[in-house]
Amino acid sequence: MALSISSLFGREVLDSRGTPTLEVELQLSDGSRGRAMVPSGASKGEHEALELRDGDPKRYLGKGVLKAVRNIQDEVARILVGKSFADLKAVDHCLIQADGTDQKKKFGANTILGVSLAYAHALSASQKRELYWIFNEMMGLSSKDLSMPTPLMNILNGGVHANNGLEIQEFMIVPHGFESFSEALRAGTEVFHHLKNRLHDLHYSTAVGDEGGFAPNLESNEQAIELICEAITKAGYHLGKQISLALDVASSSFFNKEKVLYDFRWKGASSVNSQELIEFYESLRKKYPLVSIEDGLDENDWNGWAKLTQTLGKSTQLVGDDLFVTQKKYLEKGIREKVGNAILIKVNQVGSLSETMETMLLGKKHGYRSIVSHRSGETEDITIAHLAVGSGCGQIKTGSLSRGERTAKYNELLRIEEGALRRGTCIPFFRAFTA
Ligand code: 2PG
Ligand code: MG
Repeated sequence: MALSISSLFGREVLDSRGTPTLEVELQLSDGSRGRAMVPSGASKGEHEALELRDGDPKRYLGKGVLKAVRNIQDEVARILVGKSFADLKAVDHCLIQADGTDQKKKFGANTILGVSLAYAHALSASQKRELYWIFNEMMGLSSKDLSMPTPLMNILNGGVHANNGLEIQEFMIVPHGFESFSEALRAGTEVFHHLKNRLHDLHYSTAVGDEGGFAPNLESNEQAIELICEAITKAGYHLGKQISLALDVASSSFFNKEKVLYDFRWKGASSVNSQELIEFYESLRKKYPLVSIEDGLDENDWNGWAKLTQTLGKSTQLVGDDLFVTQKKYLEKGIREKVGNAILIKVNQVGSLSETMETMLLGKKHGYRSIVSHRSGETEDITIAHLAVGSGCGQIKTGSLSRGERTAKYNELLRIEEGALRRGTCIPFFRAFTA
């Protein structure tokens, strides 16, 4: 017999930027409880599902989420409490139907996602199984599909996550040449510390940005890459063989719609067109072990994206974040138009776990890799660590090696890996890239 939902509760809590976000608590009829918090982005895609905020300037500069809290307490509770559902998909489906709008404008994507996440945690408690099993089953996968993800670690922040003038938002290291997640994590962390020492020696700031990476006022994007390469070597790792590089350019945030140009400094110019930006990536690709480029071009520049994919798609992972916003219809367009070869997965871009997994499965079917991702506004919630393991997608992007909301996910992955070993099983480390 399916369990019913016996209570539902929402509250306003704070995220890592000191901005309110929604926390949901849900109890099932067997007494099992689930609790989860919703993340929030800064460099948002135009087509993301709606994040409901109060807009009341007297509270939290308009960013309160009491409307979402009220939605949970009133209408959503009326719809769900006392009812039983076959599974999480049925819960999500019920709320999506009741919302009835394309981008979850009635309840807010944060409201629906909060319930979806909390229900998943309650199921895990009820079944006394790790959360990653719930996701693994929901996706129709098996224990053979479980894997520990390769982390994409954002150790130097720019763009809208820092105020240092660097156009590129995330400079990431990718420790792929290791036997286990814990070894990859150690290597990445050592590089992080070597980078800090080097920045300190050069009299740059070692304060960190929104995602825990350093945010120094450097001369150029290339200088950032050079310093990271130095830190990898200094830490004693083989650049390219063990640790490679990835970028989230987040180019929509510096795309100038009027000029139809990117406000990006290169070769002495202060703006470039999409062809020049592609050439910039090619030049980096030749010089560095750059394995992945996210949002290399603007979210509406589909023609540019097709060219980028033709040029670099064979050698480089090209990730659509703002471009696909974790939604099936945009990924379908990408598949049709041969745009990109990977998708960033952010649960709040679409607003429910079921839809997130459907998008991942669609990608898998068409050879698109999925990278489970945090948001720049995060909490200590660890759900995405389990989503990465349960789906076996092979990669996770969850920031740098500092700030509790980032290390919460890494630490949960350590617990998952070690817990499996202790029980006599092994969840293999997914080597997303080989030298
Ligand atoms: C991104 C993310 C996460 P934000 O662009 O990929 O790193 O940033 O949450 O601000 O959209
Ligand atoms: Mg991005």
